[in-house]
Amino acid sequence: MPGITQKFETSNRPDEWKIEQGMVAAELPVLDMTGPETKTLAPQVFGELTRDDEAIKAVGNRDELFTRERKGWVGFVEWENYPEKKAAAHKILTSQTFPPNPEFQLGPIPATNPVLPGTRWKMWHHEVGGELTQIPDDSWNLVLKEKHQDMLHLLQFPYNGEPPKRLVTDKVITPNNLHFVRNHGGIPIIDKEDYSFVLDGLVKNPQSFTLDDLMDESRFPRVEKLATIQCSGTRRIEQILKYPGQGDEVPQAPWAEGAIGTASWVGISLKKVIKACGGLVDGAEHLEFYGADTYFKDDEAMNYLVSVPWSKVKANEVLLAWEMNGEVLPRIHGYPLRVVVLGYIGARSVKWLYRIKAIKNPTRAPVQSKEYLYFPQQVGKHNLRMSDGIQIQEMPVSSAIMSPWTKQAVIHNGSIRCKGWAYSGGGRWPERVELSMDGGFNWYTVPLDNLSEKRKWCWRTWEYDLPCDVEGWVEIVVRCWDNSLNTQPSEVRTSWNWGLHVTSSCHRISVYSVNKSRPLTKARLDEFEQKGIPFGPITVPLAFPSQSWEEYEAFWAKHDPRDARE
Ligand SMILES: Nc1nc2c(c(=O)[nH]1)N[C@H]1C(S)=C(S)[C@@H](COP(=O)(O)O)O[C@H]1N2
Ligand SMILES: [Mo]
Repeated sequence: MPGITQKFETSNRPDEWKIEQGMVAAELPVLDMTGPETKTLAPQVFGELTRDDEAIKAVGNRDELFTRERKGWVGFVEWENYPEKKAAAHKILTSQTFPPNPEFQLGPIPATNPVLPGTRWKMWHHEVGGELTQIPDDSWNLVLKEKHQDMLHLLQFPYNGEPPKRLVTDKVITPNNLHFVRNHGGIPIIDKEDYSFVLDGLVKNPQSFTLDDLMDESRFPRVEKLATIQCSGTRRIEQILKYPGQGDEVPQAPWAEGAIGTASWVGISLKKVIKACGGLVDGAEHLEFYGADTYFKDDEAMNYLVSVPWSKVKANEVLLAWEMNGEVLPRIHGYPLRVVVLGYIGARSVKWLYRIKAIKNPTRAPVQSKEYLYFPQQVGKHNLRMSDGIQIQEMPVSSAIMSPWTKQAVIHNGSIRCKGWAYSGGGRWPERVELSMDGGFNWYTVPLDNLSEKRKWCWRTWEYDLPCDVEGWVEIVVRCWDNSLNTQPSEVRTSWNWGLHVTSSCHRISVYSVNKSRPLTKARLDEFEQKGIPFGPITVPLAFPSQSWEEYEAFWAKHDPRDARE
């Protein structure tokens, strides 16, 4: 094949143009304009991984140090009562270096499934060893066993996955195998027979409870609640695509709109269990929940800990649940027992609960104090203080379009079939869902009959044939008004924050509209069909002209010429 073979000299990198266009922006040098001349500062380079074997060996036998805590609790290491264990794990983690996080926020997102492997997390578990060694494998096997084959795996370990759009709102109650999963560590495998949790701290009579104790209806009235759980990272991908951000969980969960699910939970109110312990003492104001999984943050190993205020518990809005949609709680969702905090972000609904402690102040554990914070927009990486962030509890009103998808071409008869969800935190509920096809200038109200039933603590799914006369690129937008008349910011820029949480702005998608109720369009589409030529993709040039030369000449015969006469 003849071609151009002549080589050329250049000092540019092959991807120079992409770098200059911000498409590989991690490679961009930082500009220092503080002096008279602008200087460029080279980005961090990650060198060879290092490892101090002597220091790691000196920590001791890992199988003994990090041994199984209790009979029947596979993969559980208790960290919180053992500062010496934490110190040993810290020593191991700081005596070596680990590969950097994969860069996908300032570069392309991998086209793989799982999207991200979680290499560092797997290594941390293997390096600490002992009871944690098997966990990454065991956890992935549980994903394969308990989740739907079509889940979108965002991170293999710790496992994070969401259902594909077509299944997110397919049912008003999310089937268990399609409910999103957000894990910060591995899945502990706990036998029901060996299970109990302890309620201690500032309570009158600290006690431990087995599942049989909790299920004894003569002691605790059983409750069943339909409730939506939403991760505060839901729809984070819109923020990432706008501006990259940070936050420890960002590299783990580039969520789309599926980190939300609705289930019927059976259990008891935590308030009754606290009563059974004689109530709170000494001005206890918060309840701290301990999950049996291991979380790593800043080279420290710990359990998954968060807290909620007593006022929330007192209102009977915090459940201890063992059943999900009429089935035993799946292992991946917290078996044998999880917390369900109605109307709060998912992060507070602790899975694999092993302890509840009554405390004076909100927990200082990193998940609460360093993560799940909503920072002001103008606070950046270099001067980020934990106290600058609002701790996220109730989610604001939000909504999302599940069909069609952005960049999709839609052939329709004058209206575009749309589907999605709407939700508001804190026990508020969607009252009105509106759609726009012109970027948010004019709005159509979704008829109430097209919304699923109104319930406190729950989302509403909706569908609507959105009128759309025009053709070409249109921007479909959804917004919701909740019962307090709260609504959503118009643009993602308005809700953008460094931790990429709470994407509450209106969900916007670009759709290429082809309106077949227009005679000309219908004739053209018929032609495509007769010729057996697929209509898409829209970027492919037309295979046959839309106007003959005869028609073109006829036009000019009838009209003024292109340039006006003197
Ligand atoms: N023990 C424990 N509980 C946890 C988590 C976790 O990593 N460990 N993740 C939390 C977060 S951030 C969310 S959004 C919800 C998700 O619940 P699901 O995985 O059952 O959907 O669980 C919460 N409870
Ligand atoms: Mo979450």
